[in-house]
Amino acid sequence: MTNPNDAKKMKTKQKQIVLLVVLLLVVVLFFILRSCRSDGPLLYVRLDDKSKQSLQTDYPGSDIDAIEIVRDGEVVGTASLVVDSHLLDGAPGNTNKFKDLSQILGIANYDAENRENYVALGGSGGYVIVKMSVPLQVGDILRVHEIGAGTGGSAEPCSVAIGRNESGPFQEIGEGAGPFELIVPEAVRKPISLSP
Ligand SMILES: [Ca+2]
Repeated sequence: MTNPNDAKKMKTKQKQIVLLVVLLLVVVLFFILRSCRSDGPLLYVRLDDKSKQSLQTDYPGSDIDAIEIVRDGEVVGTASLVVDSHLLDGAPGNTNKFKDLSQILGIANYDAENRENYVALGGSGGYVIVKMSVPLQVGDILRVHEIGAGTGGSAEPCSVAIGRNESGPFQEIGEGAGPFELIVPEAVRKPISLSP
């Protein structure tokens, strides 16, 4: 027979363990919710290469010189930090000589004569996530300087998504090729839903 004292001790210990687990869950939940908060500033932009090019080239896929925020006709912000990326080499046999991610930061500065100062995403599957220097606002114009046509190749599409956390979720707001502009839609005021 179990000593009633031992049983009591055991129960107390079990209670303590349950309490500790609950406390741990609350802490974990707090950090998860904080990282997913939907009311923070819209600071992150994600570009996904949507090109299908498979030519022999040194600059495969979408070629990005800069990402600018235009407000009231003026550039008020640019990409200030690359937080994540996946650059590819395009089709087999290709190389990508334009993987220097710092070239996507700051205002557009594509050097048409020397064909430099941009990043090639490398084709379908390539992406880059940047932090902007100022938060995006509804109605802002997001100007993507895709200079594929300027490299002697062709303009190649990429999709644009925006988010409040560097790890997402991201909401796609459009797609384009060559230099293009998208307006930050009203819908981003609401919590951003998880992208598929
Ligand atoms: Ca550049």
